[in-house]
Amino acid sequence: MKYKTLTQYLVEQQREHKAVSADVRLLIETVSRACKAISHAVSKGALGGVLGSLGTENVQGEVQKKLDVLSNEILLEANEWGGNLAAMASEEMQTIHRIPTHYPKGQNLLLFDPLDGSSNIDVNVSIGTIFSVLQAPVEAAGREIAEEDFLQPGTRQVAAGYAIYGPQTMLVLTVGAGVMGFTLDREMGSWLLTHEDIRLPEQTAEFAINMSNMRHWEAPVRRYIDECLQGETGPLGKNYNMRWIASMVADVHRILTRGGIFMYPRDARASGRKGKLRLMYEANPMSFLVEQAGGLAIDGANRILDIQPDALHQRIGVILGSREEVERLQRYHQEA
Ligand code: AHM
Ligand code: MG
Repeated sequence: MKYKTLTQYLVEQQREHKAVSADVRLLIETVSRACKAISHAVSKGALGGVLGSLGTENVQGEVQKKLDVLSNEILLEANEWGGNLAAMASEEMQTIHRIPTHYPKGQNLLLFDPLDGSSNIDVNVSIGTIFSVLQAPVEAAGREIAEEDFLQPGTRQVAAGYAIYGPQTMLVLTVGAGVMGFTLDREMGSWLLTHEDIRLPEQTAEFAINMSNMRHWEAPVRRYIDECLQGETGPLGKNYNMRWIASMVADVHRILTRGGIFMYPRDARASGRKGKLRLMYEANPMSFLVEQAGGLAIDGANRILDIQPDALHQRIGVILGSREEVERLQRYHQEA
């Protein structure tokens, strides 16, 4: 079987379908190259001295793992000099990273969670990198990029994707023309299009949520999970299965592969009712992918991609996956 490479796919999208500009194509190639380097570091584990914590905290007060910081550096270094970017932002950096003055600048903004699923690093469970691409606003032309320039709704993303470092390393990508999955051929060092036009089944009988937070949930989420647990004699009329990997990348990857619903809802904990996951580099790129695959993504009552961000590291409730199940949860939120 001869597979198309990532480069071939992107060149086709640029030339034939005009789905991607030359600029964004090169940017995606650079991000995917950085992901190969991260994959390599991840796969070395203890032998590469990359496991464990650094003893530092990020802007959100989370302990940084060595791989969080290393992955962030790999992405920054790979993307700085390419000339396609105006600035970058990351889960691991307090504010935006402007392109150093000695490099040419472009019009794109890149956001990333360099290593998602940090709690799974040391236990050899799948983790990943999530990224989102926006364009710098026109009014920013000729002046220095500011943090506010990043605060655009997810509908403005021109590309988004993730790399998953699991039994295989894969890159799952959208440029707004469906969702494509590329598997890393480690011997050749190339990304090959093994999963073309990924579609999400509309129905599912599998949910993903951290059940230990049940006492903090809002009523609509409690109602839905309660109905799932009642099985085929309950109002949903089927027996549900549950999965929770605690790496969003891996949970979303499973859902894109065989359907399901993922929830990290807002809850009533002291950290605020805004949820755990971050809007700009976790929820938005994943929502773009899920919608491009035929699914839906909401924060409760609203579509995530329509939300106007008010801060770079803003947190948000996330409910995404198979359309009919997410619509049901949206209804429960609207009724509440
Ligand atoms: P991280 O970006 O610091 O790794 O945190 C995000 C992760 C998600 O990948 C995952 O869905 C969630 O946190 C798991 O949280 P919990 O440990 O509360 O179940
Ligand atoms: Mg994360």
